[in-house]
Amino acid sequence: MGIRYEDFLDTAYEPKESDLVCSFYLEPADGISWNGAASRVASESSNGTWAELDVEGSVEDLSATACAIDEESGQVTVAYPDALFEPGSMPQILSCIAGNIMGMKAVDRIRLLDCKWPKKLVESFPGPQYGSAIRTEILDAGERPATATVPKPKVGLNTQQHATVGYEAWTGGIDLLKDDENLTDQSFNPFEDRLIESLAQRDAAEDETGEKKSYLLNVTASGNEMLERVDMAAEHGCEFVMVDVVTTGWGAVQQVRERCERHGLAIHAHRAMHAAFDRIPTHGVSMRVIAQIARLCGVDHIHTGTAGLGKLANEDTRGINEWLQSDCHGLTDVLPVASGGLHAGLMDQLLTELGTTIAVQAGGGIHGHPDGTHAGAVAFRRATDAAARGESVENAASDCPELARALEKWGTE
Ligand code: CAP
Ligand code: MG
Repeated sequence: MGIRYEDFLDTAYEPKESDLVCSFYLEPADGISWNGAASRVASESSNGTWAELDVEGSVEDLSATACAIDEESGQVTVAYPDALFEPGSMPQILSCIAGNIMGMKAVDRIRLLDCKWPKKLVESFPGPQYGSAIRTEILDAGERPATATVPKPKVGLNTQQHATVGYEAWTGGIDLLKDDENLTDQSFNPFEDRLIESLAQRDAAEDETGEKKSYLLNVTASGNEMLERVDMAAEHGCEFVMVDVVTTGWGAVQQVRERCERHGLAIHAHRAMHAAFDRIPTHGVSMRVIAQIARLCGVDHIHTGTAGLGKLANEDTRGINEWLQSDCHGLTDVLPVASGGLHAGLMDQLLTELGTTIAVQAGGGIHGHPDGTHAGAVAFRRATDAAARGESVENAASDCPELARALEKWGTE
């Protein structure tokens, strides 16, 4: 039996319930037809190659099928039989559906836009332990957005300065202190010292405010070191770990998820480097798919953008958040995190766009307040609470001088 590119194309094929169905955006290269491009993508991402092969037996059972082509929108649907995939292995799945095809000469551009995950594959992953329930199971946030802050400058504060910034922010009303993505275990602020000092300040802030507080501790590291940091977080009584999920890789995220289960720790996913995959809208892997992968692997929070507000380019934040909170064969949901250039003056617009089942995070928008971190935290929390109730931030500022100062400085845009 031979396998050729044409064997991977069948526009009459109806995907089965058990198939993993992927939508791609394609731009065929010069001289390549739509059929040629679509069948090459299905071939290279499943079990074909450039040469026609003669093989014994039914290898076609593992072949993907390019089953729909819409030349106008550039969208091509490919259905993959579930037997192609190793259950529970995100690296293996991605080596198929987002692997060699990203660099094929037959396409000038190719982007994995969306996936429809079949039940069996979904059930081979753990999914999140808590998801949006962290707002009540770990924090006291109830139905409002959880609030978080990252000390700035992002690296360079010593351990004492870092922990003091935490105390100021927690007592000003913030729920979660967060490490920055590039703060791990540097000499100016060593990991274990930071953990111990920050949790001591957290305990003091909890006593002072009567509110539950926690710390998103960045455990990102290579190899076993990351798991040891997870264990350390648990030993010292931290409820969360933070992982730079893209730079660390999905196999490592899966290991962390396993270790976190042992301790009941929640996972905050920072997505630094995602834009290398998703920024060019016609190429790479969409943030929507990155978020899906993260949910399957079991993170409880993930950054998904700020609906066009703030300092960073965004994909469709609302659509991604809706997916993270929709049913996916019984998988626990994920609490999306809005972050990047946020400040108190943006809270009502942000919540109007994204609703209240989110976490809101501000670094510069708290520590850059003219009266310092504590005042910045008061302003940010007050604005968030007001926006969650549908009250405008300007109105809320009338009885909150810290918020009035923040609006004076940053306005509402
Ligand atoms: C925010 C932040 C976050 C980005 C990540 C930063 O600080 O700490 O890493 O928000 O972006 O370093 O930029 P600011 P995203 O609040 O001072 O902007 O959430 O889009 O992944
Ligand atoms: Mg950061």
